[in-house]
Amino acid sequence: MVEWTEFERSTIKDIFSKLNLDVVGPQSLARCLIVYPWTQRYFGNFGNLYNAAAIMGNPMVAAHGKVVINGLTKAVDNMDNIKGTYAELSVLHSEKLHVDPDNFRLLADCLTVVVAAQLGASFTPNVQAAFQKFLAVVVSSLGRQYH
Ligand code: HNI
Repeated sequence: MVEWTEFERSTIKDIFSKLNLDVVGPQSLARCLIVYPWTQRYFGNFGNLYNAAAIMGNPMVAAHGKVVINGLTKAVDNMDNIKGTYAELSVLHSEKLHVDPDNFRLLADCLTVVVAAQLGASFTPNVQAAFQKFLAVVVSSLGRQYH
């Protein structure tokens, strides 16, 4: 089981309560699709992903970005059992969606960039350390049901 310090717990909760998740989710997914274009292959039914402007203006990307960030808040609400919380979602991404689990890290990196930009100076190295630890647990839990 992952051990969290009080600082880590409060920092993660703080980040998710301070930020506008309806902005952060869509921006992070859009950034992932632009920076790592091979991730677009899973979203063939999302319509126009032709360039950065198209991706950022695509309502299906925005909607799915909200779905993903809502999925992340489940981990925030269950920090002591992230693996269990993501067991089904991991099976879905593996067996049904066939998403290469390396992509979880890429999306997590884009999320970090977006959160850093939003938080500015308050995204200190200690805050980043807590956030990266949280994302590492998320990424590992989502990859857990792959075999
Ligand atoms: Ni992901 C569907 C959460 C990373 C591709 N994804 C979901 C759903 C949630 C979710 C929640 C909706 C499930 C349902 O319908 O029951 N995804 C997450 C989380 C992360 C993540 C929390 C990582 C932080 N997903 C990724 C990545 C990719 C990805 C990195 C591909 C690059 N996800 C998908 C696809 C779907 C999906 C594809 C189905 C989309 C659709 O609606 O057609």
